[in-house]
Amino acid sequence: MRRDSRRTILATMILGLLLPLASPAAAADPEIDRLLRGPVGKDWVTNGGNLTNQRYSTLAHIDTANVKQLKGAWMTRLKASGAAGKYSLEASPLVKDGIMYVITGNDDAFALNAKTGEILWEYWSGIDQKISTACCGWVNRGLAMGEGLLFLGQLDANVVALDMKTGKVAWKTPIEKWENGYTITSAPLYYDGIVYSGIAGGEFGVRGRLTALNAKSGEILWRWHTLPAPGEFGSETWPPGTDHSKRGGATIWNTPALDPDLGLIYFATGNCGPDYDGSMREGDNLFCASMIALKAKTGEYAWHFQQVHHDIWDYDAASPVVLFDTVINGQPRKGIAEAGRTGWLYLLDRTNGKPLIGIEERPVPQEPRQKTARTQPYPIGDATVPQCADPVPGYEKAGCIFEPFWETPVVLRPSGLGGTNWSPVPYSPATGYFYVPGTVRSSAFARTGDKYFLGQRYVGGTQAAPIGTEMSGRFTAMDATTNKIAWQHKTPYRLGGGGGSTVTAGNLLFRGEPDGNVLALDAKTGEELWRFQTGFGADAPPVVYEVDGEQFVAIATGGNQLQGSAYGDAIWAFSLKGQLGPLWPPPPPSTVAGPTGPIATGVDTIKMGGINVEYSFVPGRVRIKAGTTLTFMNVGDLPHNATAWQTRGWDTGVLPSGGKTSVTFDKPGVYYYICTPHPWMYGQVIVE
Ligand SMILES: [Cu+2]
Repeated sequence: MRRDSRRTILATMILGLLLPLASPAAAADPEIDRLLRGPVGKDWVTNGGNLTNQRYSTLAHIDTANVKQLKGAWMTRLKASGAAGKYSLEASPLVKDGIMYVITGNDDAFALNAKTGEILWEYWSGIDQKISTACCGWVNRGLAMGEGLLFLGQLDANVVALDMKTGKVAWKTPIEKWENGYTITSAPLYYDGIVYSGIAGGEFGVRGRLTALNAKSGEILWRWHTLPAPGEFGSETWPPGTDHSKRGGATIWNTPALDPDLGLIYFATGNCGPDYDGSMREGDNLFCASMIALKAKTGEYAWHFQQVHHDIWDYDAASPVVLFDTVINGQPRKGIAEAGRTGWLYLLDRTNGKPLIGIEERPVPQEPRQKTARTQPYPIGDATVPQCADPVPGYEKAGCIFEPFWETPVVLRPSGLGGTNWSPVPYSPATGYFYVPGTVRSSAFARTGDKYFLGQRYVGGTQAAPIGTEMSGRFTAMDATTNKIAWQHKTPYRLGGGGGSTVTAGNLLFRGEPDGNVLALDAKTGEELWRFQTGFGADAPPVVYEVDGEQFVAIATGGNQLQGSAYGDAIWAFSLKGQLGPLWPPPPPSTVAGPTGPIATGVDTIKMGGINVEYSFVPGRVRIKAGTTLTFMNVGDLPHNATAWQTRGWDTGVLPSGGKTSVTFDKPGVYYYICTPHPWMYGQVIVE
């Protein structure tokens, strides 16, 4: 109801700047535009396959009958770019006319012969290694192409265009400064002469936005802020007379989709900031955790749907939106879907943002100090992950989704890591299913409060998985016409933080696993038909392409720090003519929260970010005598601390790279600790 009235008011309002008049009548790159609009065939020219983000390939040479013969055609190492603990490798390689383009977590790009894997050119970004505002690992989720250029967003908040023939920089446009908390991790989208780029930084008190650039020159055409300025539509959902909405997050973690017939561009936004503290930002806080449609040419607002009102759980909408056409109750419908961190798949009508199947506003538990929203949207249908946490010893309270918290930790599922996080979700028009990867993990949420300083972490609390609790995953096929589970696999490792999958007209679904395996499933039934060990964390979405009549499936295997998969720098391509066999398995991610590894003795120093694994304490577990002093030394690239878990008895303070401090342990006992900025880092001290 309230959305309706807002929309009428809005019909006359224009947000963002208008394009200068007279966009060119002729398309700047008719061939790429045609490939972007059509079904995906031999080339894979944008991150999501085409403008829909469906990741559905019409290639069907490889099918359920012959997939067992699939072997490695080639494997290429990307010269150790991004092969270290602080990086994730999540990009979809792009392919055009037999050449593959891929980008690593260090924003270095490579062109490869897509048939042989031979490296043709290299672009080394040279980005500042001191960047300290990448929230969740150094990562680049992919490229876009058009007009003979490749487009990428960098962690230093520049959008860059490279000459596709040489890898030389054609232009470089700063969107913001990383020192102010802004980074770019999403793949841009190119269409009809415009490059669209989102920006990240929701953990650093930033103001999210979509920026449209002239593809030829890099000139900024317009920007649309995801957080309204005072007086703008949506500003009434923030406290009047304050500037909380200027640093309220709502960043864009992933590639937009675009409907050329409707002339609309679509994307989803991240959490509200500060993440876990809603006490000073009473109201629904638009446009956090929302799906948004704008006019693609001008950036004018069209509609929005907010998945989580007044988010205090870090429930981003981080997975790319997907456009699809379907028939519901005999009516053809134009749909849009997004798999949220909440564990739900949100299905809307993309012409107007209204639910396709039904989403109910239901009353939820309240915490007045957090200014919680009275109701939250509950999609009709199934969730893909459990939405209630089991009780955990030592915690007063365990709850379900939307359970509020204050300063006493409350254990919840889904945790802020998902449900579905950054992983893309493909859609097969043949099966009518969405394929949703999800994380099953409990978090103990607590509000602590943070002061805002430009460029500093601004999250207002913490969420960490209680020591010893399960961490696993679900891979679910969801029926797009009912929003119900068609089939579901329980998986040993968390999914949805990287990875993702791709589906083909050969009725095959390809996906990677954090333990290094790449799988092929029957897309209709879910039956596993093929599995291949790549030797590195296979935590990126595969792509499908054809060269000289031969079909290939390719995947970047370089691990993902948040998923705990093994790092590397490899691109694998598979084909029916392939000759390469599997590699030795890398160490698998842990399936239980908490410190892992053997208990070390005779230790006086704990390294933070040690042995090239950024988010780790090394050794993770030590046994010492009462009265021993341990030195915590940050040998990583990012700031870290060590703070007593639950008891909050001691804290090293946040140490910059190279910093160190000492803590003396006098009383016998078993002590756990975490890093506050990275609460998935655990350590244990056993004092005897
Ligand atoms: Cu840390």
